[in-house]
Amino acid sequence: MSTKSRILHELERNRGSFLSGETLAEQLSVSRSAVWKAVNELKKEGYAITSVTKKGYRLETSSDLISREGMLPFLSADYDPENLYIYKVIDSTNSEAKRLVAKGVKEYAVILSEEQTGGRGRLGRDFYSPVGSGIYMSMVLRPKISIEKAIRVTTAACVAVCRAIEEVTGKTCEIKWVNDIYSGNRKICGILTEAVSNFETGEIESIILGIGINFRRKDEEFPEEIRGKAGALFQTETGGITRNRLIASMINQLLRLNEMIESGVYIREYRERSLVIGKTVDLVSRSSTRKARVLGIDEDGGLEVLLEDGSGEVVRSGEISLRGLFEKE
Ligand code: BT5
Repeated sequence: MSTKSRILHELERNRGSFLSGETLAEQLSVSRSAVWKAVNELKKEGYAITSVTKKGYRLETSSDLISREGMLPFLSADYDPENLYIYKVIDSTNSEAKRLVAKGVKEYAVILSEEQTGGRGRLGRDFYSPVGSGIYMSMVLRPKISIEKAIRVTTAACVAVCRAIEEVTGKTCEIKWVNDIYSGNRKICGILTEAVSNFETGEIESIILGIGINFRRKDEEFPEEIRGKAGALFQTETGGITRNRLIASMINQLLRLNEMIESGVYIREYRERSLVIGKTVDLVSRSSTRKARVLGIDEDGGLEVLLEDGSGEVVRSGEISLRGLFEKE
């Protein structure tokens, strides 16, 4: 680990308190000028560090850059931080994950970026990914699961992300089928799962689980196309909660994804958190829009609906429109 990284680690562990240059130099067995130099580099990178003569250095609680060191205090001990790939800017963390998979990256590798220039949603849609205020993250998974059951990964991931958000922020989350997470009636997170299959065997080699969270942003700061629908976990102040902490908590939850799928607990929680069960929604496909009442969600995340003509169906793809979802029936 470099001196800079070790200093950041110490500052993160003592967030909001002063650490003297002398203590840091002694602890890390480096000179005080090496400490000073490293702190200056960190400041240049954007860390909010206050230096006060005779007191030392303090990482401000408002400082919120994504870093390995910032996650370490919250990451489960069995997660190897070498598996974290952190970028300032990237086209899409899912695309980068695929490139890394081709190079043989390990399972549970996590790719993070402060900004995405080509953040993707499903069906070729865009995911708005501005710098500094969101979490754009992809995890490489290799679940021993058939292609037909792969949807369970998305379903279970929705639950894992809700659990992490609730644990860290205390805010309640709900799931809009299939892969959107809502809090306070706004979409605060979208999930995009992509499979990388082996050409020869036809089996799934890896699953790339992409998670995009609006962490801190005022409602009115979203682009016009999604204003009124998109929201963030925090408008301005986060009460000292950092993105690093939430990311670490998501990783910890996602490490238990296989367990959640095997025990079936994921689907119970998914149903409990569903925004749509018992509601009348519009089923939107490329060719039609049909009104339906949602009766339930099956083990594979399929939407069990009752159509207007009285017939039943399990919907496995497509969209449901939120229109009317919050209206009293
Ligand atoms: C999703 O698609 O919501 C999945 C988004 C996944 C994003 C992550 S970020 C890390 C990883 N790397 C990527 O490139 N992607 C993943 P979908 O359900 O298709 O919703 C897309 C629609 O949501 C758009 O057409 C907009 O209407 C809306 N939208 C776009 N950006 C949004 C945002 N930041 N917050 C809320 N809604 C948004």
